[in-house]
Amino acid sequence: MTGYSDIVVDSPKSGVQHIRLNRPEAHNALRTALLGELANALSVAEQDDQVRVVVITGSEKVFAAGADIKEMADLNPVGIWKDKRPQHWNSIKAFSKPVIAAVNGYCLGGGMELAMSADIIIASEDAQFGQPEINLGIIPGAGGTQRLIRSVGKALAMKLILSGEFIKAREALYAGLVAEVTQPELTLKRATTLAKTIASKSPIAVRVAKEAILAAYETPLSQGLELERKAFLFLAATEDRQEGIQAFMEKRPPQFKGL
Ligand code: CO8
Repeated sequence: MTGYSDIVVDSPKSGVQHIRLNRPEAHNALRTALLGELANALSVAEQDDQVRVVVITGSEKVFAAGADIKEMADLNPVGIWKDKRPQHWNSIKAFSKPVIAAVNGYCLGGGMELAMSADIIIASEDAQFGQPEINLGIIPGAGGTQRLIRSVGKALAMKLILSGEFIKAREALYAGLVAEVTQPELTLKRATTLAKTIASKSPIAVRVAKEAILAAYETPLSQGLELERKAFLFLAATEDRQEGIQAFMEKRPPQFKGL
């Protein structure tokens, strides 16, 4: 698809849309324009029934090296006040379909926050994760202090955010930040296969499952269990549920229609 300069958006295939971050000259630094394009591409994907899952990826060497430091350096207090980035981050977060981040190489600062705002991270063995904002005299500003602790716990979150040190993919896997580690050349392929698997499920059940899982960030257990119960009841009214159970009985693959 055309019209973007900082990202490349493919046409959806088998329910999967790829969005590639494309600023090789700046290690895919997330300038405001890039975030705006990403938010826009996701809002288009939100309305497109052909898109069931989105895979966000970078280059072979870098997922994204964080916010654009050069752009940040030029911001005066009024510029910071008018900053559109929080708005773009909110739009990215609001996307209701599953997002998989396929990460090769550096995944730093805002890049790591983008990966964490995805639902699943598939990482290459050579991926490196870090929140180096502390080296610039700042802190993560797009959810890093909140999301990282929920993924990896206090000790590692503190270590990464206070020291700026990086961790490799295997450590990120053991810490629970990453779902799978692959050989570098297989990362995007594996993310795409996983995306296709998810895309083949009932889109309603997938959306409700994502919503219910994310609610666990916000709610106490009793409220979360109540929410799950209601979501479960809601799904009982869908044709996809009937189809799923019928297909099992008839020993055939289900044909989910999102109804
Ligand atoms: N911003 C802008 N340009 C960058 C960035 C960046 N984050 N990272 C790399 N580049 C540029 C370099 O300046 C260089 O450009 P040039 O050739 O014109 O000098 C080019 O990309 C290649 O970079 P290097 O030569 O440094 O490449 P290396 O392979 O030697 O090093 C590193 C790779 C380790 C990734 C290194 O580039 C680096 O440390 N980058 C900065 C990482 C960083 O500090 N990230 C955190 C940024 S702050 C942040 O993300 C806060 C988010 C807050 C969001 C708030 C929303 C409201």
